[in-house]
Amino acid sequence: MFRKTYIMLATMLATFMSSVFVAQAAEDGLYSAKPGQMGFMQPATPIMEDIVSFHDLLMIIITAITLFVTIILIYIFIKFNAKANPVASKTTHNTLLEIIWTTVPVLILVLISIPSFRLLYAEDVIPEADLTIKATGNQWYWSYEYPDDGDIAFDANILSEGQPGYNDHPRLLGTDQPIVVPVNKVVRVQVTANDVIHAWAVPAFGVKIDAVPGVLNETWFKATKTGMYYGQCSELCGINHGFMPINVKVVSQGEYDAWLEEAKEKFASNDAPRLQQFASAQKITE
Ligand SMILES: [Cu+2]
Repeated sequence: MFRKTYIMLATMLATFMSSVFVAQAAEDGLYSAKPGQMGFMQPATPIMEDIVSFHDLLMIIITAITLFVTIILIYIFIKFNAKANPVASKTTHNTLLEIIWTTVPVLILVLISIPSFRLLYAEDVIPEADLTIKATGNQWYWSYEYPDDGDIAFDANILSEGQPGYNDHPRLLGTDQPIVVPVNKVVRVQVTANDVIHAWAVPAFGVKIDAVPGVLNETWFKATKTGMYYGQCSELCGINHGFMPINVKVVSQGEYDAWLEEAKEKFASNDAPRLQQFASAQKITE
């Protein structure tokens, strides 16, 4: 009986571990988590750097509080158990102690609230933008528009196995068309949806915002390192929720300008993206 349970547990553990290692190996290096990594992936914007340091500060505070409470509890268990302390004290109030255990937590919360509100404000208030991109969530792909730069519009569909470029991305994270942005520029992202609620999220940028039909939400990022960044729809939106990844390619201004020229021809606003949209929606429902 025990042996059976033991074998079952060992098998479960082995399966879990191997799946973790395989997933990590596939994602190694491409601005996603590395094998054995603790904590967040590499931040690529000042906002994400602030999020990481805020997290680290909270981690120190949480650890200190947990250790403090644990030590006090152990001390009480040993010193004041019925054997060690048969006659209990009748003390019911201690004004000084009560003032301390009220004010100290308040001070800790104030200490936390300062960087917290500063970060919330920085995320919410969009600096003057160099570039605007509109992202529209669809079941189950993203549509993008560059309204300021020649009315470019295109869809980004997930790459499935066998398609060209599939092996250049971590599993389930590649799209047939990344959005391209210049490095060190403020990019405003306007986010909405066509059908149900989706969410546009790129962890390395510290960006996650709901895409709600009929609502135009806004967020921003300023990527400070070039490279390909990955994100996913982060709101349960239907059967293919896990198959609408986000690719953001951060390039130099020169490369961006060159891409823009090419894209203006390739994705000029006409009926093409819409036809493509229907075609891809049909493919999924078939
Ligand atoms: Cu979605």
